Amino acid sequence: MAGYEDFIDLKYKPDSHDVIASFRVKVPRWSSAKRAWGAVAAESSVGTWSPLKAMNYKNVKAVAAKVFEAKGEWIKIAYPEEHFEEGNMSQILASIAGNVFGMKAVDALRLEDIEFTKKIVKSFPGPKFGRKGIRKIFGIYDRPLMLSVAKPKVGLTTKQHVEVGRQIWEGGLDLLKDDENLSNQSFNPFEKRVKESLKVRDKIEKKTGEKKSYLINITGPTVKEMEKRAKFIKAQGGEYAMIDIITTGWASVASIREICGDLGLALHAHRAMHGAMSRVPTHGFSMECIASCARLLGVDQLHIGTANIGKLVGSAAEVIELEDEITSDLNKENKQLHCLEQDWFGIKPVFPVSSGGLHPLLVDKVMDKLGTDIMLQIGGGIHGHPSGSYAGARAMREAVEAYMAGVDLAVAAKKCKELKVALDYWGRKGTR
Ligand code: CAP
Ligand code: MG
Repeated sequence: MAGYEDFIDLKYKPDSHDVIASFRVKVPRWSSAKRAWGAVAAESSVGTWSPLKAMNYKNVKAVAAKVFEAKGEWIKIAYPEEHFEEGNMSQILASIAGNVFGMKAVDALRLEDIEFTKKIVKSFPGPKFGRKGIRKIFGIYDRPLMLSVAKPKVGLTTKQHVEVGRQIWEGGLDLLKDDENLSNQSFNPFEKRVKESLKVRDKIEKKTGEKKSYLINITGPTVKEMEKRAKFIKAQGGEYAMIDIITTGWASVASIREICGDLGLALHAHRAMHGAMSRVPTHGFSMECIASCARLLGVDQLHIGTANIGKLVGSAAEVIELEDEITSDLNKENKQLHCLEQDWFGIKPVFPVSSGGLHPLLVDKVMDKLGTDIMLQIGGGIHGHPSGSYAGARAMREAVEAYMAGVDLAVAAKKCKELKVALDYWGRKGTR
């Protein structure tokens, strides 16, 4: 193989043993499209900048990637599955999504989607509980599960945090959630928070007769420490661990999935920092890729956005595609978004979590777009309610129940003072 352009074969027809990647390539003015495309395939598989004699070895060629389709800025690359170590997400991404983003051979590069082969899919555990298993924990099958993250996100004392939990559980929500950056700070230490919160949870369960739970953030300095925290949750009677999947890293997620699986803890995946990779449409690593990697690694719940209704970016089309990616058995190709087909070969569906800048008067819009087999998370839109967290929770519960009963929110607000106050206070416009 002489140079980058030898990593192109537009006549090649991939088979079921090829992992496929969909890239958007910005070709430098000084270069050529073919050189840029070939560079992406070379650097993400076996090649480098200089031609090497060893590139002609049969065994090297057997695991080399090739560009097989090019349409405008978009290319598709086939990777023989033998190139990858089964079950090793870190190695898979070090190839497909590694050096290539920093190469001078492209001006910008966006990895939009990856289609994994059956052998690669089956080498990962997938969720232990998945959406079905989570619904079974709560015995709730006919409405979205509702959660609220304590706000301010960091700074509350344990006592103040637990009081927030009491109010939102009593107000009718199913789950309390730690925020992405709440872990084991001096003013709200992990073990004390877990113990005190679960004690109150038990009381409110008895009082309401409803199952309540708590997404406890175990994101920690090492996997060893996260394991210790997960074991503590189990010992205290918790059902969940939460982990920041991007800031902890793929191998941590894999380890925590194994640990939580053994403990019987469900795993909630927060995606904080994903925007650093996924936001710019011409460069980076898409949320579609993050979602499929997270599903393979086996998170039970994953944030996917609000379909452009809340405060964070993510168009309706992208979020609906994400929802399909993590819940379908066979995710169809989405040509508009350059997302590939993915057969999940039995990997369980993940519970989609819609969150970010929502309040009770927006949940109907989210459910119109994403349906009701989702989780709805509201922080500021509950704790910012003029009458406080309990009232915010009541308003959210009423808003969801009204939607499920086909009752307009304005009509429901006539019978629920907390919803009325929320309607007067926030109105119906989206947030940002
Ligand atoms: C939402 C949130 C979540 C975001 C994460 C926050 O709070 O707690 O972390 O939803 O974004 O810190 O912003 P609010 P995404 O309800 O007060 O907005 O769900 O898109 O991953
Ligand atoms: Mg948060």
